[in-house]
Amino acid sequence: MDKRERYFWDLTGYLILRDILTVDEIAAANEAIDHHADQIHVGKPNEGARDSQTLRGTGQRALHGLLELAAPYCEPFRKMLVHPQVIMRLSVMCGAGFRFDHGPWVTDSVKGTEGLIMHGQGEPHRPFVAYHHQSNKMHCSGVTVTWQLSDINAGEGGFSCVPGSHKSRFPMPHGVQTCDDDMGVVIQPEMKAGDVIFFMDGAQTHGTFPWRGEHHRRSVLFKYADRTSVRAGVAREIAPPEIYWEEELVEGMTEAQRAVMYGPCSSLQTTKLTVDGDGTVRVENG
Ligand SMILES: O=C(O)CCC(=O)C(=O)O
Repeated sequence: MDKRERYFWDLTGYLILRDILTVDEIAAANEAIDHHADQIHVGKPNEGARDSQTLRGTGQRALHGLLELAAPYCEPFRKMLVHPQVIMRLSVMCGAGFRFDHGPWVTDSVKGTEGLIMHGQGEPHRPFVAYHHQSNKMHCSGVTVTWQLSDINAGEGGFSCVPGSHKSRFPMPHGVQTCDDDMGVVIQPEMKAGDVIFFMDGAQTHGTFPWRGEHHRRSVLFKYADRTSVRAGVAREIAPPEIYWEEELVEGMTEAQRAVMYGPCSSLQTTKLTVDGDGTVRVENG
């Protein structure tokens, strides 16, 4: 990652590398998706657009489990997982020892597919996806790396973001979240098949514009985290106390005792403890 890239990343919260995949690599990844087209999951309309008028459309389309596809179909995605161009930049963005957290899936939008409201804005503070600086170094806890398998031209939709929003200190206006009154701050970067975009997942405000292109949007998303941040994926499954620890160790524990025995996972809502006026410790959202 050179100084120019570092400047752009720190300033905007995203970075695009051009022309990274070869024509053959793009073809192999697209062929793998075509081969599993009957397994593409189609969501309910407007689950992602919520109350937005601008982002409305038909249900989102995604194929999950790309690393688990039977060989040779998993190979293009396993190569992307540790592609040298990605590794050398993530080492700077997230620090040494970063890890793959969840994904990858391919977004396979057709004309009319809905968007996704703008989300992630560094507010409220969530350390497992936050961006900060110390000792003249930057550190981002959560980075998404998205590979483009088809072109994304101006106005066609797809990934969109508010550049610089990872440094904003104020809540996002509702009109920006829905894009119904985006104040001109939301952009949709143009990309070509073979390009790759990094964005500060959670720190930067980002989302998806509805797909307007005649061809399919095909973008493959990999979610990385720094060495000690844990977000979702398998962490969610292994976090419950009886799985994370030995069953016997947690057997007979109170609800409050069990609440501190969860393994690390950012998306669990069951572990918040509170102390009442009389000193009773209890689970708030159990
Ligand atoms: O590439 C996109 O459509 C944006 C995806 C997104 O919002 C996310 O991964 O949180």
